[in-house]
Amino acid sequence: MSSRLVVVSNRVADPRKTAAGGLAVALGDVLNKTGGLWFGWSGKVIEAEQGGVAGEGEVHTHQAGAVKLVTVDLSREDHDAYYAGYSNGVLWPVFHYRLDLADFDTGYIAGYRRVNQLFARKLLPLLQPDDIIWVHDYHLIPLAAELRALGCANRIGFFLHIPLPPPLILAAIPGHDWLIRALFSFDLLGFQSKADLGHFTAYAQAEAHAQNVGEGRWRAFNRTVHAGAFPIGIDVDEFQGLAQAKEGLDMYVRMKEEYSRRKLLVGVDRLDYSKGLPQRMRAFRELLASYPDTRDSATLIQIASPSREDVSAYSDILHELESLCGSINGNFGELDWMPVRYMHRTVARARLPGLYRASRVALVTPLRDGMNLVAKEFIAAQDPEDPGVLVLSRFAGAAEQLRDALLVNPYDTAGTAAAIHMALMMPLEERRERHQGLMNSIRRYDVHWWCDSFLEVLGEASAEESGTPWL
Ligand code: GDG
Repeated sequence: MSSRLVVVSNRVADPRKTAAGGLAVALGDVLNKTGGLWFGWSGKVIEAEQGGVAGEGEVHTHQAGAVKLVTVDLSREDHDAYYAGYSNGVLWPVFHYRLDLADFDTGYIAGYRRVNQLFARKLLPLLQPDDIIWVHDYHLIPLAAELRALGCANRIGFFLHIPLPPPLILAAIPGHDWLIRALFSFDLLGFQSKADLGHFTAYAQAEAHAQNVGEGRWRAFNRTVHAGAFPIGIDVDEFQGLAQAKEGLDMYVRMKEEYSRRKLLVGVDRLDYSKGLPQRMRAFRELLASYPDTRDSATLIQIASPSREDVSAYSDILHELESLCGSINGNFGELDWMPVRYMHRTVARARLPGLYRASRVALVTPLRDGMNLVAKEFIAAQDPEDPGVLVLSRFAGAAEQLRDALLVNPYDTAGTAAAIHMALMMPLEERRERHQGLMNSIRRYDVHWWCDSFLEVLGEASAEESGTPWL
């Protein structure tokens, strides 16, 4: 690919810093190849008394190797409406099927649009005619439409990292037609799963009267957009490298020593209501109650890293989780054994592979998840001779690919407890077989496959009709 790549996402990460994780590494790799630009919010919020004005923001430029990082500050008013308000108070819950948690009754949408316009205005002068633009996630759905309105004719792709719900759930969003119409300003739409892609095409036909013009292309509003499923993966080698590095190995040895008599279960999630943490705790409580052999022999380490604490639904889930963990330990704990070790903190990335490797079972049981990378990291970190077992929600995008996991319905407490018990008791031979199947899948569809295949299709997508303003 000879064109320069321009990545746009809400947050920008320095691709040279490994702590940023697989996605930043993969995007950094691609950006480094051709020299590229990464554009997004600086993470800085300017209060009104410091001169923060809605719809405006200072631009910062920083060279990171071959990659130019360009970031924009946001005023308090813009941040609260665009980020906390619309992106995380409306789109995140609705796209995760939680209409009950969405706060529609506000002017957030104006702020959301204002920030997308600000991004378009600041990005446009930096663009060269043959740049390929790759926009990420729900914060930036109207960005292509705003760029087109300013005359941008570049090829623009969009990847949605979170699920896309069925049309009747989407239709609950006031202004959903505007939002989905904006998607037609892109040249390529990428979704995590076939199910999400199906929801887009169902919406496009039912609500936008789009026509299927073949080869994954849909025509509506005088534009043709290509849509496909591009399940995201991890950088398997990078993660296995971390597992073999000093911090990863130290963590593994310490955990193995500490839990030599007991089987370890692990959960690693941002503290988010989509991750099904209370349901997971209830299933674990059911396990201890219904399978007495697990008492005193199984310990669950749950890391729930702090996330979006300024959004109120997140403090509710925190309290629910703390009270469940407390009651499980209170009811089942012994003087020398606590069933749950719960941490509301972020663990250093270098330690995660060691923790995964020392665990017999991973509990990845979201109520909805675009993909879920923890499931793939757990698989990558295992010892193939003595691997752990993945218990995976059928409602994670990853379940479409990871058929050798034990798939569960996280709303079914007894069923999930039975699957966890099965995972704890699984014979070595079956663990190896399942792990082999899972490894094949995460290796084949790794993060490089994801990047390359998306950019290949975007490179081929017809840009003939670009330039039409859509809002
Ligand atoms: C969105 C979609 C999709 C977690 N706790 C700690 C920590 N993590 C790391 C994990 C993993 C990442 O964060 C979480 O990725 P997920 O995929 O599980 O979930 P989201 O953050 O919700 O991501 C999701 C993803 O985008 C990519 O498209 O898969 O469906 O919701 O890498 O390891 N990392 C460290 N400490 C922690 O405490 N260092």
